[in-house]
Amino acid sequence: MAQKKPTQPETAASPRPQEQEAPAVPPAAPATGPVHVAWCIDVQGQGAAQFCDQLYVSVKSVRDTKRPEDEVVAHVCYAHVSVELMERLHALDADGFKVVTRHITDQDLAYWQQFTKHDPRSAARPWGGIVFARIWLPLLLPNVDRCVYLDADTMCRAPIAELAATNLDGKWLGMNLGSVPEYGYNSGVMVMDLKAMREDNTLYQRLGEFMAQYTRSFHCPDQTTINRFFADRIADIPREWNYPPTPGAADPEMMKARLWHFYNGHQKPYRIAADDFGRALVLWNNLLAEEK
Ligand SMILES: [Mn+2]
Repeated sequence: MAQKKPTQPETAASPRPQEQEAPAVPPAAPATGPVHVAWCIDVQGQGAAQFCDQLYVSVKSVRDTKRPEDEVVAHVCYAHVSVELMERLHALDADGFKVVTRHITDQDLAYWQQFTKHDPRSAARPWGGIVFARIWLPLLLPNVDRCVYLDADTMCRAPIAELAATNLDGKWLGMNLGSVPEYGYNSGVMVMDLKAMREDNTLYQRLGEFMAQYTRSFHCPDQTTINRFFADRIADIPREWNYPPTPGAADPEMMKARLWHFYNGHQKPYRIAADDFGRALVLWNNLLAEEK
């Protein structure tokens, strides 16, 4: 019996009835490399110690919730940090989890800083130029095609790979509408298509022009810039990936949420001695306390 060419498809005219057999091996999963997560920080001055703890817990929470099969690279892009914080972060390295630190120059910081000057009549609090670094991640991480950006005041409670795999439907940024809708999409948790952003080779020129014209008057400089400038490039991600925990409450939605972001008001997480400060803060402190 003559052999069929390997490329010839089976047809209904085949002498044997078609059998619907389950394939011996499941279809190959799409090629996946490491999952990249990025933070952008400048830790100096008042509140630095508390901020260090927040960053440490955020990075550690991503490590401790990762699936064994996932490889995660934690990129900490920093302007000024202590050697002690570096040591604490690098001590988090584990199987399939690597901390990479990347220095942000004073020159870049000074460029961003010029866009944070506010109208002196405004009560808006001053912001550091570092808040804009997240928008420049396509250039800060030139070899990374997609990443999840996280603020330091976050605590991951589910595998970050699942957030990283979000279908952005051709958009550049996956974000959740914050709890104060007039402030727009919250910029503390973003899935970013860095490759698509890099491929737009006039992006940063146009962005610089936009920021020079508008950003100094924004109350939330980076967030409002992102909401306005990238308005048609934002895809929705579910609230469960950027959930503001309610202090003191036994909120069932909060306990189901996959990533907490302490962005409501001034309720940032901090070291506590007692355990009556609400579930989210207690769990945050538990993670801080286990230095391993
Ligand atoms: Mn935040």
